[in-house]
Amino acid sequence: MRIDRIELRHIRMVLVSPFVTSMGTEYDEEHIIVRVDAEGVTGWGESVAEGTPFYSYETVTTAWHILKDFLIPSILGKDIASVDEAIAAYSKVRGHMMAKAGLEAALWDAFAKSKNISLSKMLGGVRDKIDVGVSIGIQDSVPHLIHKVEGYLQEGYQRIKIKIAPGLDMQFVEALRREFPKLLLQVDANSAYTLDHIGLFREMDKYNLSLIEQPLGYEDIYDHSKLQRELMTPICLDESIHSLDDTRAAIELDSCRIINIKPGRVGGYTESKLIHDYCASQNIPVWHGGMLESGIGRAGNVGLASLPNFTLPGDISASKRYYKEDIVEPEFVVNPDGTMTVPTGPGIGVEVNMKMLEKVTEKKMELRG
Ligand code: OSB
Ligand code: MG
Repeated sequence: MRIDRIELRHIRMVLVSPFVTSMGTEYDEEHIIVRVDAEGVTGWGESVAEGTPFYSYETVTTAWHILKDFLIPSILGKDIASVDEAIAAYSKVRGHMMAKAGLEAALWDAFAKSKNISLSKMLGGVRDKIDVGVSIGIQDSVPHLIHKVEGYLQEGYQRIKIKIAPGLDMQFVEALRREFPKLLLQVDANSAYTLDHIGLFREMDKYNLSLIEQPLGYEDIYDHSKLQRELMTPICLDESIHSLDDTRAAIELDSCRIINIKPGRVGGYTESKLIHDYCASQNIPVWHGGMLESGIGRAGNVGLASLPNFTLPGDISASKRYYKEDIVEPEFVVNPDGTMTVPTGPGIGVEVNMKMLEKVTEKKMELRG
C-alpha cells in the first residue's frame, strides 16, 4: 500500500475522576492520535505517551518529534507491503516505544481494513469476548474505596486492581480482603518501593492477591528476582518490560511469574505478539495493561487481548469508566458477565466520531507523501 498521507493529533480528554497513583494525580489524558491514509484506506492508532514523563520517559512532545522527524519520513510516500516492512524501515530508531506503537497501530488497522478482516483476526485472536477488570486509583479513605469496588463489581468487572504507595497500602488490601473474601484482587505499585520494604511484602503475601505489579525500580529486573524468591504471590512486571529480550531475562531470572503487556510500552502489536507467544511457551500467563486510552487505542487493545494466552482479566474497562464521551462509536461497554465484546468489523471495528475527535484535538499536523 502506498502511504499517501499521515495526520497527527495531540488530544486531551478530561477523566471522569482524577486518577491517583504513586506517580502523581492525573486529571486529564494527553495522547497522540495517528491517522494513516493509504490508497483510499484509513487506519487509526493511538500513541499512549502522556503529558508528563512520570510513567515513561516519553511524553506527547517527544513522541510527536520522533513520529514527525524520524518514523513517518521513513514510510511516507513509499509502497509498504506489510507492517513488518514498515517496522524494518524505522528499525534504526532506538527506544521511543510509544511513538512507534502509535504509528504501528494505525498501520495494522489500515492493513486489516485493506484485507477486509478484523484486527483481532489479523493478530491471531481466538476469542469473541475478553475478560475485563478495572484499575482503581488511590482513594482518600477505606470506605470510599469499598464503595467504588462495590459499584464496579455490580457493573460486572471480574477483578479489581488497586494502586498502592508506601503508607497507602496495607489498610486498603486488608479492608478489601475482609469485605470481599473471594475477590480477584491485585495491586500496582508503579515502582514506589525498594527491597527495604521486604517485610511489607511478606505481610501482603498473606492476603491471597492474584499478583503484585511492578513493586520495585522501573527499569529493574534483578531486584525483582530477589523479591519474588521471598514471596508466594506472583510478581507481575509492567514498567521494566520493553521487549521480548526483557521478557526472557525476567522469566529466566524468575523476576516475575506474570507479564503485563501494553503495546505502547513495547513498541507495538508486533512485539506484543512475540512476548505473548514466548510467555505461552513458558507457561507464563499474560494480561493486557491499560494507559487510559481513548476508544481508538482501546479498540486495538481489545483485538490483541483476544489472543489465547491473555488468560487473566485486563485493564480494559468501559469507555465511561474513563471519559464522559468517547471518540469512537459505538463506545466500549462491559457486559453483565464481566466481558467485553471483541469488534468483528474490518480493522479496529469501531468508527471514529469525527465531531468528538475535533473537540478534543489541541494540535493537528498533516504530512503528505
Ligand atoms: O501502571 O498500569 C499502569 C495508567 C496510566 C499509566 C500506568 C498505568 C495505568 C493504569 C490504568 O493502571 C489502566 C487502565 O487504562 O485502565
Ligand atoms: Mg502498572
